[in-house]
Amino acid sequence: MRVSLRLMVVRILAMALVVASLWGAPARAQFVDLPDPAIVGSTPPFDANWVVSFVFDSAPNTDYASLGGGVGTFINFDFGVPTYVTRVIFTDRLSSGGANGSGAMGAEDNVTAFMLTFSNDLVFGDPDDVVVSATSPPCCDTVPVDIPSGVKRRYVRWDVTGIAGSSNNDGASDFLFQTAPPNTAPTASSVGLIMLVVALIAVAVFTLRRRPGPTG
Ligand SMILES: [Ca+2]
Ligand SMILES: [Ca+2]
Repeated sequence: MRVSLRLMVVRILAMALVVASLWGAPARAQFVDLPDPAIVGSTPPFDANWVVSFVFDSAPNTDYASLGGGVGTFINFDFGVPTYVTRVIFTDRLSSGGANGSGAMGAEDNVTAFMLTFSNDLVFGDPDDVVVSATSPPCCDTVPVDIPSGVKRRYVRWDVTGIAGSSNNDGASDFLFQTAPPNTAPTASSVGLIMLVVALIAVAVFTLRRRPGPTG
């Protein structure tokens, strides 16, 4: 009786797992890289070796460094049309303390906090804006900033709100904007597939155990 009860419980559990896996947890957001927006404003660069276009050059370790911008260093991005954004990936400066591209990873000029303002216009701080704040460790990190519900605006402003180090030539090595189309149909997630396999194994094991063993 105890065995059959246990078998029943396991079967119910296995069926529940199968149903859960087939129904599928909502698909993990499929992030798609957006084309880099235009840069339509920024704090002036330290010099011609550290210009703001380095945030989109797809080369490792190349930085945009501001000329002493410190807290308040900013970049204004323009997608040209309202664009649905669900993630912004920021990489802090990687070549502080060395030549641009060196990857010197110095302790100066590091961003510890920033703010992203999504706007319909180049007026930031007015009612149409959506503001997302983020923090990052002092040196050389890459910070993904998720906007779970997404935000659709034409412009994005990046503002530095916290810094580390005594130098103020803060900036960034890289930005990547991503989107997850809101109408993507859910599919069985990888977690769901793993649950399905576990459930099938459980069913198989307990079906075999249920068979009468050899007599004699
Ligand atoms: Ca770069
Ligand atoms: Ca605005």
